[in-house]
Amino acid sequence: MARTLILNGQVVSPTGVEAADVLIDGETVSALGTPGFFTEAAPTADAVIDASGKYVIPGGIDVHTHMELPFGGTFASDTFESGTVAAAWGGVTTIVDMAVQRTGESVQEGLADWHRKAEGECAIDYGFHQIIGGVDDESLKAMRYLTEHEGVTSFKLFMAYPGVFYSDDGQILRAMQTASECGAMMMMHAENGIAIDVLVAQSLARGDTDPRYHAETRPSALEAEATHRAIVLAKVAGNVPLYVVHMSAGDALEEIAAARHAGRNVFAETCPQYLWLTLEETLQRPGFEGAKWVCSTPLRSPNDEHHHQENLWKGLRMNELAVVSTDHCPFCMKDQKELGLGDFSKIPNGIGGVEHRMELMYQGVVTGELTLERWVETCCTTPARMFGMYPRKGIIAPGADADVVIWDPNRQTTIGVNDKHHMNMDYSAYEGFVVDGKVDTVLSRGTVVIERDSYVGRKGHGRFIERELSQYLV
Ligand code: DUC
Ligand code: ZN
Ligand code: ZN
Repeated sequence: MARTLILNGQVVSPTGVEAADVLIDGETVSALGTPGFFTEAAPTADAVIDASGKYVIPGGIDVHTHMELPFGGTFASDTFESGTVAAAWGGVTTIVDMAVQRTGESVQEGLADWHRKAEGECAIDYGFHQIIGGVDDESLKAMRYLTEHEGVTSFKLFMAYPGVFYSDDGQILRAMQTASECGAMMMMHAENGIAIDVLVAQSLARGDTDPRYHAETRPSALEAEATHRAIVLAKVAGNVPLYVVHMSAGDALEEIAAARHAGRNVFAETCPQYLWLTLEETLQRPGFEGAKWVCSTPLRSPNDEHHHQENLWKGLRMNELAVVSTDHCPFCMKDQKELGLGDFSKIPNGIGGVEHRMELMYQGVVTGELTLERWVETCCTTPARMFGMYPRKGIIAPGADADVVIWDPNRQTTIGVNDKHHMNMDYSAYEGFVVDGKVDTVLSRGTVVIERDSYVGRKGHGRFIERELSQYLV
């Protein structure tokens, strides 16, 4: 069994930063010691990594990705291979991807399809949430089965996209009741899709067809309303734990905060795009360029009465937002986003970002929005706890998987397609961003996959993680 020693680094956890050496035996962390404690063991270690001047953090966990998602007549452009390699470059050692039950297909077929896509392809570990595309007796039975036997313990429903992924309130209530009975987590895309479709039709009829109208037809009030409704339905369904995905709006966040203050198991995530990108600089660019940033929920203006970005950062500090994920859903401009030329409603929704979450959120540490500890908590530890992977994942501690990132705070990362990002996209949503900090080394279960600017991992190293029930409930 290979022994690796990481020496002289500052180990970061949600509770502090300490100088410690880390001993890895095979795939797991076996001990942490005060600096120098293991030095006698060094000659017997197979590898010694010097982390002087660097942070040693748990591998990043991105709990919201869409590899190969069928959407809008095309497929998200990252495969499990390309997407997990890109994730590894960005200091991510586990993704939880959204398996899809398509219309007319059983939940089990959808899940089997996702296993087929991922197995033998991934550079890092992976798990699945299950999207329920059609709530009926069969799919409810399947939710129970997946929770109890398949290590898939969270289910995503959509209040948006009528005719595609949409569930009505009755279907949502039934799925929530089932989740409540079997202890699963209910995840929600909270936007009022019925009202949005009316606004979209009116916009197109007026001739307002450019990408900028994507945001105008998805006002934050409709995100807040759906968030409120989801919270109410979760209560009626026996207080099922509810996790609202990709929160973009200050008014929606107020709904989460109120439920949490009432002691409810209500959680939310946001994504770097909502924290760093503004409507004015993206969707509102002239011509079709704004298509690069068409995603749902949409990017918002920081100048609106709800002060969205400012409040999202505050929410992250106050644990109203518990997790940062990416909602990684990449599409190329060529042949994919272009499907919506002349009609913004046909632009495939999504932004790729799995490679950049850790550095974009570290930039929040640099600018004083978050502490180092909170960076690790929202990007590594809470994702593991929220979705039943802790303490195997999300922490550097004896017995945990040796998923470790050595982070160099003294280097910078330049983001962009011109700087050779690794996602399968012909543009970057963050083109030209220069941020402090850079991934130095990444270990996945004790195996080095990124070593100073080189990918040294292999396809098929990543394993499926059977997840337990959430470990984050109040
Ligand atoms: N939002 C996106 O932007 N893409 C995929 C699905 C979703 O909900
Ligand atoms: Zn969604
Ligand atoms: Zn998503």
